[in-house]
Amino acid sequence: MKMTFRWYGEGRDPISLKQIRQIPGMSGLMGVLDEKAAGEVWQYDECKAYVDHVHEAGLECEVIESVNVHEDIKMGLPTRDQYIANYCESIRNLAKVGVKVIIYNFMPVLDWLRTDLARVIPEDGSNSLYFDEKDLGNMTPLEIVQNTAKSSNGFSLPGWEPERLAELEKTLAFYKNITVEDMLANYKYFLDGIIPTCEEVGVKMACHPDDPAWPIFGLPRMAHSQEGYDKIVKLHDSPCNTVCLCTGSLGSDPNNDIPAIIRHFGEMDRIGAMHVRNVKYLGYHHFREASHLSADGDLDMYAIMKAIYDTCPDTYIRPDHGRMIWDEVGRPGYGLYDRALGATYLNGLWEAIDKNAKAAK
Ligand SMILES: [Mn+2]
Repeated sequence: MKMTFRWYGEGRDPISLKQIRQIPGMSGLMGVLDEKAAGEVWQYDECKAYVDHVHEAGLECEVIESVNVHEDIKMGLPTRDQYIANYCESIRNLAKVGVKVIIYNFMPVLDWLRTDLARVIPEDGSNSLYFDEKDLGNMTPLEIVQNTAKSSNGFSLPGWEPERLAELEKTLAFYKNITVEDMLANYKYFLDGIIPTCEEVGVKMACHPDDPAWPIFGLPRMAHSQEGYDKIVKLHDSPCNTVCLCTGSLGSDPNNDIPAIIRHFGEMDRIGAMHVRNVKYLGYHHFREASHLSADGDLDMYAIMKAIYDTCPDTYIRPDHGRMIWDEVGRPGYGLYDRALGATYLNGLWEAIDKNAKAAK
C-alpha cells in the first residue's frame, strides 16, 4: 500500500509539498493539473514540470486525478473522437513521466454534490461537507452550482469549474433523453478508444464513484453500487479498466457494504486506487462527512483496511475529504490537518493488520 495525498499544485493549494512530506508515512501525491479544462491535452512539458517539482520535494507522483472526460464523450456526440484522441495523448504524456494510475469519473454534467460545504458539527465545533436531499428543495441545478461556488472560500472546486458549467441548462436538457443504457454505450465507446493506449503504456484507469451514491436530478448515473461497477468493468475487459473505490462516496448509501465491495473488486484485480474516508448517516439521503475514525461515523474503517490488505495490498490509498479543524481556512474538504490525522490513523490500522497477519503465520 502506498499512502498518498491530494494536492492541487503550487499557487492553487494553500498546503505546501513540504507540509505533505512531513506527514508520517506519506509516499507521494494523487496529483492534478488543476488548470486543465476537460478535453484539453495534458502536454508532456506540463506533466514533466509538475512531476519534477513533486519529486524535488521528496514525494512520488504515480497517481493523477481528474483527467476530466469531456461532456461530448459522455453525451456520445460526433465531436467525441477528437476528445478521445486528446485523452489518449494525455495518457501517453502522463505515462512518460511515471504516472501509473489515472482517476476519473463518468458522471453526467455534475460532479460531487453537497448542500453545505461547512456544516458545523455540534459536538466539537469543527465543520465538514454535508448533504440533505430535503435542502435541495426547489433549487435548480444552476442555483446549486452558484451556491457551491460562493461558499468554497474563493477556490474553484474540482468538477465545479465555472467554464465547464456555463452551458449547464442546455446540457441538462440534452440528458433528459439519455438513458443509463445509452450512457453505458457511450462509456464503452470511450473505454474502447483509450484502454488499448493504457495497455501499451502501462497506465490503469480508475473510475471514481458517483457522489452521493444515487442518481440526482434524474441524470443517468451508473457508478454507485457493486452492480453498477460490475457493468463498467465488463464494458472493456482489461486489467487497465479499474475502479477507484471511494469509501465515502459509495458509503453515502448505507445499502453499499463497502468492505464486501472492496473484496469483490480486489479479488478481480480491478482496484486501481482507493479514497478512504468515513461518513455519518443522519437519515434518508442525509449525511455529513466525519473524521476518519470508525467511532466518529458509520463505516468500519478497520474492516475497510483489512479488505484492502487481504485483496489489493499494493494499491494506492489516500485519506479523502477531511473536516476543517483548528481554525484552518482552505478548500472545503481539503484542509491539511484532518486529512493528515486521517492518513496517520489509516497507517496505524495498516501496521496493526500487517503485524497481526505476520504473527499468525
Ligand atoms: Mn473520493
